[in-house]
Amino acid sequence: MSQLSDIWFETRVAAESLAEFMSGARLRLGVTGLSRSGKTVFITSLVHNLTRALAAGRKSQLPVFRALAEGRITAAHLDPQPDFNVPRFSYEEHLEALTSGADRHWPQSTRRISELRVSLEFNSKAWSLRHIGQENARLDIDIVDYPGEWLLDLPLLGKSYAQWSHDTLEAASVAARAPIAADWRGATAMADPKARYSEAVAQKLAKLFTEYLRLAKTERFALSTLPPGRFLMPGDLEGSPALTFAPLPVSEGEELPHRSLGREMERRYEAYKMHVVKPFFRDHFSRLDRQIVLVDALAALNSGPEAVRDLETALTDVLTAFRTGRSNLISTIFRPKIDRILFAATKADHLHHTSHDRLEAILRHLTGRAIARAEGVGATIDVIALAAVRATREATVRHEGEKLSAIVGTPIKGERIGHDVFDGIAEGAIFPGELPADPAQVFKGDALALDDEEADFRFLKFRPPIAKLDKEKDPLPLPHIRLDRAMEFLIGDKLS
Ligand SMILES: Nc1nc2c(ncn2[C@@H]2O[C@H](COP(=O)(O)OP(=O)(O)OP(=O)(O)O)[C@@H](O)[C@H]2O)c(=O)[nH]1
Ligand SMILES: [Mg+2]
Repeated sequence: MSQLSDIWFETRVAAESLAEFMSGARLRLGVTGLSRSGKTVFITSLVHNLTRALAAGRKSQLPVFRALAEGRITAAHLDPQPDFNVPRFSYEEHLEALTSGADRHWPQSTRRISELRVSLEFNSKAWSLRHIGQENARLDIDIVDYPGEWLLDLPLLGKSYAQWSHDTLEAASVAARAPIAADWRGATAMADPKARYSEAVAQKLAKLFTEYLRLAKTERFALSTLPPGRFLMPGDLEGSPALTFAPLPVSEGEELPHRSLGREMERRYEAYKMHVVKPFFRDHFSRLDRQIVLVDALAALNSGPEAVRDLETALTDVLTAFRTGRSNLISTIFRPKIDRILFAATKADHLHHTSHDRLEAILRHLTGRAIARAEGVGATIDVIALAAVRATREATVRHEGEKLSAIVGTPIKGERIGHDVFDGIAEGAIFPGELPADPAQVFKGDALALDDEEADFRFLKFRPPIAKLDKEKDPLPLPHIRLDRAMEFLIGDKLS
C-alpha cells in the first residue's frame, strides 16, 4: 500500500515538472526552522518586500537583489496557490499585525500548515528565451509555513519506539533537565511496560511527559530537542490516541505481551509516525527545491551553553534527515532535490552590526556537521545573519567617558533591564553585549538558564518598528537586514 502511494506520488511529481516546463518556472521554497525561529515573520517580510518593491521605487531597500536592481522585474504579485487542500498563508493578517501603528505586534505562533504563491514577471537575459520571443518570463514561488515544532518529528521516522524511549529518557536524565523532568520520570519508573494496558495510566504518563516538554521549552530553559512536535502543537489532533503515548523503558526487540501498556504505547507511537509525521513530510517537504533554515541562536545564547548545545543537537538531527543521496528509511519517503540551502541566524537586529560576523560564525559552528553533509551531496550552502524585520536602529552612546555601540528600539511591555521595566511605549538604548570572537566559547560550560548577573549578553525583545507609509497610506516595504542577500541566493539565479 505504501509502495503504491509512493509510486503515485512520484508520478505526480513528474507530471508537475512537465506542467512547470510548459508554463514558466516554479520554485518551491522551504522556510524551515524550529519553533519561534522567525519563519512566519520572514515569509511576511519576504513577500511584502517582493510585492511592494516596484511601487516603492527608490524607497525599496533591496540593492543586492540583482534582477530588481537591474530593473528587469516587471511585476510581482500574489497568485492562487497550487494546492487546493492546504489553507492559504494569512499574509494580509500578519502584515496588518506588524504594521498597525500603536497596536503593532508580532504574529501569533503558527498552529497549522499554510501556503502562498508569489509570481514574478521579469525580462530574461537568457539568449534561448529571447531567441524565441520569450524574454518576458515568469517565476512562481511557492512558500510553505508550518509550526516549527513539527520539524522535530523528522528524526522520529528512523527510530523505533524502544530507541526513541531510550533517547528521550536519557536526554531527560542529564543534570540540566533532570529537575524539570522529575515528576514525569518518577511516574515512568512506577509504570510496568508489561502490565495490562490502562487508559488512565497512558493518559497520566502522556500528560506528565507533555508538561515536561512544555517546561523545557519556556524561555528560561529554551531547550530545542523536544519531540514529538504535536505534543506541544497538536493542531486538530488534541486528545486523540495518536497523541496519548509516552516513552517507557523497553528494550529493542523485547516481546511485550498482547494488550500490555508497553505494546499499546508502541502502537500509538507507530501510528503517530505513520499517520501524522510521514504525510506531513511526504506532502510538503519532498517537493522542495530550495531551503532557508532559520536559526534563533540569540534565544539559546540568552539561556546559556546547555541551550546552545541542545540547539545544535536538534539542528543536526533534523538536518541529517534532510540529507540527500543516502538510502535510508527517511530518504525513501522524503527524497529531497534541494540544490541550495541558506542557513540564516535570525533577529540580527538585536545586535550592533559590528557583531553580525560573530553571529554568523556561531551559526557556522552550530550547523557545521549538517553543512559538511549537505555540501557532500552537492547542495550549495551559504550562511548569513539577517533580520526579516528590523525593529531597531543603531546609535553610539557615551557612557562614563567611553563610546559604546548601542541599539535603540521599543522593548516589548514587561521586558526589563535590572530593575527597569519597559512599558511597551518608551524607547530604550541597549548594549546587548559582545559575542565572543571564538564561536566555540558559547558551547562551553554547563549552566542552564543563566541569571542576569551571570550572562555575558542579554537580548531584549523589541516591538516591530513603526511602519512608514506611502502616499496611499500603504506601508512601505518592511525594513530588514540582508533580506536582499537571502533573496539573491535563494531565487536570484532563476531570474537571469
Ligand atoms: N527583532 C526581531 N524579532 C523577530 C524577527 N523575526 C522574528 N522575531 C521575533 O521572533 C518571534 C517568533 O517569530 P515567528 O516568525 O512567529 O516564528 P515562527 O518560526 O513562525 O514560530 P512558530 O510559528 O512558533 O514555529 C516573533 O514573535 C518576534 O518576537 C526579526 O526579524 N526581528
Ligand atoms: Mg510561525
